[in-house]
Amino acid sequence: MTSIYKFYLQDIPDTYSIWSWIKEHTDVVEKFNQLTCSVDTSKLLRLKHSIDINEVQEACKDAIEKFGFNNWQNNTGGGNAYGGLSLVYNPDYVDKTIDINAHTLGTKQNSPTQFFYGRTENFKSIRDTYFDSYSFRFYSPCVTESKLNNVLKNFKRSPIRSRLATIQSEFVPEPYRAKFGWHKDEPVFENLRINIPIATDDTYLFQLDKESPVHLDIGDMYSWDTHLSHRVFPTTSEQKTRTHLVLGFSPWFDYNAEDNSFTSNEFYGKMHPIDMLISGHVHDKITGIL
Ligand SMILES: O=C(O)CCC(=O)C(=O)O
Ligand SMILES: [Fe+2]
Repeated sequence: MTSIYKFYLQDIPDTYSIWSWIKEHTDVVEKFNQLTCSVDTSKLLRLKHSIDINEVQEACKDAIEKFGFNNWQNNTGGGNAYGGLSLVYNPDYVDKTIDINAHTLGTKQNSPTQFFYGRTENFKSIRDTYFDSYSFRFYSPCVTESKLNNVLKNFKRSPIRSRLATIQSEFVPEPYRAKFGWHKDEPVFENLRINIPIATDDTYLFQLDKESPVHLDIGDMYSWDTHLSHRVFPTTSEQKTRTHLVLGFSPWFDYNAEDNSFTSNEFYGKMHPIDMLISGHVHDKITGIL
């Protein structure tokens, strides 16, 4: 029988991120490595779903109208090429100058090239910083006080690092485009991502390691192994924006706000997060791949 793990956030030492503590005190990595997935996780996955994308687009429009656009933060003062709204926040976030709707939009401590997974060398402790993905555990006002709440309340897993991300190609100069945007994020057993195009243009392409670039279309929803290198980039510098929902969920640990804890759930070590996603365990209306 798989043991149940429960972690109260108050018990986690400040020198650990929530996830690094969980990793050290469970067999999560071993369990994940033993699992296989029913689909090829080295490819971009187009999800079979029956979610009303018009309603999702309306909800995003409502959130943007009410809460605006925040620039991505970095140590050069940020930039307007990338930004949007942070859909989640951490009440204990270290940088109190950052708007609650911008918590997961970069960090002033890192340079523009230091946003790969685990680029934590500028931090003494990563608890409650940009890199503490599980600390961003509450939906932000841009969700709870907009129509996005109706959309996101139907997801069954606990939200972590998530955003409504906008790229503005006019601010990506030609010399940067060829290499623009390559990065890695968390493995899927840590953060399971779902990507929903809201507004786009043919100039924008998505590329996954070892694959050719493709355009992500409105109406579709996507997922992929975010621990493989990937990027979104514009092929031209024009006044064209691209806005996508970039949702992140904790697949194997559920957050409980009442006692401020994460507890392993029934899928822990038993079902690959991508299989959870395509079997309706993240959202009833996401049921497979196309
Ligand atoms: O679609 C986007 O804007 C970001 C995609 C991405 O890098 C991710 O979901 O990890
Ligand atoms: Fe990414």
